[in-house]
Amino acid sequence: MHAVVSRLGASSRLTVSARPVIACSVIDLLEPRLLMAVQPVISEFLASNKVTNVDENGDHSDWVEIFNPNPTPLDLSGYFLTDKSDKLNKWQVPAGVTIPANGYKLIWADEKNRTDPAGPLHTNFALSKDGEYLALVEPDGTTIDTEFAPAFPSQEDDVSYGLAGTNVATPTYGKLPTRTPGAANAGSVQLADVQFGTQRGFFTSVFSLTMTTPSSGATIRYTLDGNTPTSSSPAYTGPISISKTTVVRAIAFKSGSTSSVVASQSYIFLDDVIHQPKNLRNQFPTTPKQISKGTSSVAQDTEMDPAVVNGNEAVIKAGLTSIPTLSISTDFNKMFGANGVYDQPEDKVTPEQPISVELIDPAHPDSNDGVYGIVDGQSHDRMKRSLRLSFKTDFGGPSKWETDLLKNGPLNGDTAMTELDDLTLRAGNNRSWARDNVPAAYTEDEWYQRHAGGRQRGGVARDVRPPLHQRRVLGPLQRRRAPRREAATPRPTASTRRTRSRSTTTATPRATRRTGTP
Ligand SMILES: [Ca+2]
Ligand SMILES: [Ca+2]
Ligand SMILES: [Ca+2]
Repeated sequence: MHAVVSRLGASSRLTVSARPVIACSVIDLLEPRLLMAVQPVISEFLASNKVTNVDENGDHSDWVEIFNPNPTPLDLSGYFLTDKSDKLNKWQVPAGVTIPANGYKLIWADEKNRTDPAGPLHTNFALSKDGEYLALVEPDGTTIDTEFAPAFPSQEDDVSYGLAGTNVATPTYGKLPTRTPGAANAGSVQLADVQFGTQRGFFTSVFSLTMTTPSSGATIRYTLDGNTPTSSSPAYTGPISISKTTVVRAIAFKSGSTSSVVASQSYIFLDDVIHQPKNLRNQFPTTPKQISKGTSSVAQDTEMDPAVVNGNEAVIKAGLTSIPTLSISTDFNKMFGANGVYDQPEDKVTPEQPISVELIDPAHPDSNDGVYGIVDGQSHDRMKRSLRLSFKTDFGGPSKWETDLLKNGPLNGDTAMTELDDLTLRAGNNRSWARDNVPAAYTEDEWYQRHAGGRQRGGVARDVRPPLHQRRVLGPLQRRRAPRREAATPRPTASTRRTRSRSTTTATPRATRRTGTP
């Protein structure tokens, strides 16, 4: 039997040669029946291994797992693995390799080309995360037992792809909910993420949001309040009207399959943000917050100060869209209340909770991204609280967040890391309005100092330390006043900006920076 299935989409095909037990062709009840073995199959592979497992050298190599569906050992000698459809004999399994009955064989795919049958096997090719051809070929060099053609789909870090359970007769391949190198796979594959018709970003007018799932027969369920959708959340039946700041979170369910990872999209209306009420926090099960140790607790205040916002809406909205935004969302009770990371006492080890992290950067929309991570509290329990985002596979997210967030930054971007294990969201509580003993000091921007009250005590910008991200460049703290630019001075270009930053403590006004950036 040659089963051809099309679960990889119209442009791909997956072929599994699963020859069932076949009786000898001449039926003669007096002779013993000869049984042909069922051919082995590629049961699982990992094309991007960051943390899953290591080979004998400690390297996180790609790998391919082969399953023997037979109740007897299978001789794998002479079989081929290949990543080239025009070279089916690319790498050959050495003589003397067997797979136990109903067992699994892990072969590293990392170009090390090791063929000692007594040691770990390594192919002479690796697997592309972007997807490529992959096949298991019989010793004749032409008969294909398992084939991902023209390519397996694009893969995620430390998420393996393979066969649901052990059903090689009518195989179902897809993203596996757990990685099981050399061991039995989960009984079902994980549904693909829900797709959104509109991508995350900033919006000014109402729009209609569509959602789709590539998995036929799957049901999409969603929430609009940031909570994780469950099997009892509303089912998607048609476009949803989005008219205010909304985090849409959606999951695909299907009987017999593992539900998809929750996908999230934040749609931000800045008119909501700049006018959000001061008591937003008090709608939550609140833990009283101190503004300093030993002080009485005070009410949270979540609004942007109307004295600053009113009359300056256009400038503020332009400012908010000139820098990257991170939108984080999780279940209400995981962030706030008795078990919420935001409300844990400072001397208590805070529980890690799963969280959706979305990057929205209008200046680099290609870098916009959504990823699953973990959040925990990282500061004193004050009105403003720092949070640490971690990226690891515990809750179904990637082992690292691959992002150009830092690379797109204004300083040293070219050398910035693009794979993050952790990202700390600093609240700056000690230098903010949320403390009683210091005026707020988010900026030493010259424009701000001139026009918004500057360094006068009681104003909002007394501290003239450079922003944290500049300090390593600038060296010791400098507190001298920056020279004032004349009004007619040409705006600095991108190349002169760095020189200025090093020689003074003054950051170029944000609005000017924007103009100077192509
Ligand atoms: Ca790889
Ligand atoms: Ca390859
Ligand atoms: Ca496995």
